[in-house]
Amino acid sequence: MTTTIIGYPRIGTHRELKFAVQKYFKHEITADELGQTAAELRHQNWQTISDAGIDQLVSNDFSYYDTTLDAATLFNIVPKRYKALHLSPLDEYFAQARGYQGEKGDTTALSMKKWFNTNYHYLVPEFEDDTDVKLVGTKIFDEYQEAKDQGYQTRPVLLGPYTLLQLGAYEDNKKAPDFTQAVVSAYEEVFSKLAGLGAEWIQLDEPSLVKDQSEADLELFTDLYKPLLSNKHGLKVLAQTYFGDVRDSYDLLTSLDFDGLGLDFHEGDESLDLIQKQGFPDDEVLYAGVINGKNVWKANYDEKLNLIHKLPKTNIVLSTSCSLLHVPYTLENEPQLDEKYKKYLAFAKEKLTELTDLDHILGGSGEDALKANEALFAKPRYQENQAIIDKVASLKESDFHREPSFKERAEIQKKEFDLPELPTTTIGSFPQTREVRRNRAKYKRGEITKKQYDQFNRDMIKQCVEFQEKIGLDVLVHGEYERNDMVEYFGEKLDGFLFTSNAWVQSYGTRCVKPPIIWGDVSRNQPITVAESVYAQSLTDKPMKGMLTGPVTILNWSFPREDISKKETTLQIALAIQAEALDLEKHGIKIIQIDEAALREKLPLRKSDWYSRYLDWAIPAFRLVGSKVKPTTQIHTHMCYSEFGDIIDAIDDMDADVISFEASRADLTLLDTLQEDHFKTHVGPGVYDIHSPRIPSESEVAGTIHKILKKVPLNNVWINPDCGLKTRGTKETTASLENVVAATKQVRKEL
Ligand code: MET
Repeated sequence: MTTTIIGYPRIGTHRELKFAVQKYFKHEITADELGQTAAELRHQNWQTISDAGIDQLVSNDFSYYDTTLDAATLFNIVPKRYKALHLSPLDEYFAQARGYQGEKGDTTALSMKKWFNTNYHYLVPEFEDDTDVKLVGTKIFDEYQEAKDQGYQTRPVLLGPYTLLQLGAYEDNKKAPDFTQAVVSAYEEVFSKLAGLGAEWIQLDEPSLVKDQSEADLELFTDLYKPLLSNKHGLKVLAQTYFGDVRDSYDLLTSLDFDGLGLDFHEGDESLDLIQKQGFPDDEVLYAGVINGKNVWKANYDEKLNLIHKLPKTNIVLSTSCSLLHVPYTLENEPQLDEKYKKYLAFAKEKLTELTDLDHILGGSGEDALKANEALFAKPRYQENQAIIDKVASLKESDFHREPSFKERAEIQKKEFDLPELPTTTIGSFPQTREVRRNRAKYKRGEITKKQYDQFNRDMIKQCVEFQEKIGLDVLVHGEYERNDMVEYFGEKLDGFLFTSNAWVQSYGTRCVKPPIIWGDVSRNQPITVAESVYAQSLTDKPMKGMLTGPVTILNWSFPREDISKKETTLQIALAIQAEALDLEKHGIKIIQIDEAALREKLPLRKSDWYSRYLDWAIPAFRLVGSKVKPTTQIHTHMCYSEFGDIIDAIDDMDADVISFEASRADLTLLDTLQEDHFKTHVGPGVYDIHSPRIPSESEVAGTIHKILKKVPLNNVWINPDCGLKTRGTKETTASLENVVAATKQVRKEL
């Protein structure tokens, strides 16, 4: 059999790309130097994958920021406001990714959204009526040629035309189908050029196919691929899907003239069924995504072999279920992690070996690998915590409901806090400056004592509180200096988690996260946040928000167990966070924010599964955390990239007192869904985009507040940035927050 992968991480085994790009942003290195680092990383990847024995390599899975943006740029889908800046191609690319503020102009970034059901984010291609879709870039050809020059024949990867159009935002009158013809010509030109360079295959990623498909969707797909596949220029075309199955389009896919079809056998519940019931074309290659590309657990070879034996006998390429972008590079970077854990884990590099192991076993030469794997799975992995299991089992309906009702609480809390109209606050974290990170690094390396470490953070908290008082924010935060990451921090203090040192996964652009691994049953055996919150509250008379990460987010931003359900694990975490919330309350903290940044992101891709497979347990799990606090205690929550217009009832059903969410980068469109009276929760739609370094002016923020007030009743509105400020610099944060408070005060006067 043949082996391949869909894509590989690109940020660098030690995040070299992140650091180089950041240096480029700060003008510390040139574009050429950045290009050098990028080329080295690509070279390393090809070498690693080839050395592991993978038969078919890919190219163009590399990106300086995001591959969707790469595809848009390749095809000239660049809004006018960026072209008007007259920047170099690289700078224009970065301007779209993160906004631009400088001598050539001032413009915001493209919208950024979660990539399907992952914590990766893509930049939304923006189509204007006069967008002239045509091939203008060379990246895909350059990288193909670069690999070839190094002796690697690769299969270039490109976002498929259908998903490109489906992910697009249409600013004017024209919609996706209006661009069909131009898109077809542009892709055809890519085929022709690649064929000319000697490429044999191209991989077109079409993950949009795993969502519910309407007739119109399938028509668009047909209109794109019928002409395109009739003119392949000798190139073989692989339609690659992932994150689910293609039950709505399987017939269509197999009837079109593709040369290969990539299916996900991990998340694609019906993939096997589709093949078994409807057959698979003899003249097509099945790219079988058998190794889970999203989680870090070692594969059970017997299960995988079982699956593979059920697939058609010929023409199979063994692959991963999705790009390995979503897992860390390698366990080799985790020398401190005990072998007793490591033997159960497989990161990207180790997954390459799993593919070749399976290939060898099928070819009759992998006896030892199979035996070792069988031995591993023959014994239970660890000891369960029976007390926690029992506690979850004995939860009653009433444990998931808070008394009294929202309305009564709102009255009680109004008196309790006596806040001005349009109360101002922030989402929690303040800039994690170099000093903050250095303090943590020093402590981790044992260069300073715990006492010194804590003292530094206390000094930071003090400064932070003073700053917030000075500029006149109403509800304060302590700044989260003690937290490296909002999930890792909690994981480290709870039982049941495993930690890594270098297991970074790209979240967006230069931002990486290091998700903890849920190893066992989760429980809380010590206070987590109480000391910092209590100290911060002691410095001010204004309310200090306690800051917790919610159970659904902790689960979604960790690598979950696969031996028990996500629901079970989430309820375990919810009980632990509930204990923390009660502890905060006991120590005088009156406002508690339970962040559910990642709640939306794991919504099943098919609508019919939303409630039954997710929200029906995720929302109650959130409620469980806050269900036992006093009526005077105000529960806030925060959510990211909140395209939650369509689950607005579920969001209201979280029964938080206040919800803040990211809205600015989605043009505040979400507000439309809050217009109707049926959304009771008070809301803080972010008034500026913190993912970009640009500073919103006072009048800009005031304008946004007015827009909000046109849609949401004054009494329900809070004013805040659209997310935590940890990734920002101090200067821009100070200026932005000053403008936010000043704008709010100005609007209050106008009321
Ligand atoms: N409280 C967290 C912070 O401010 C929430 C972040 S959501 C990604 O960083």
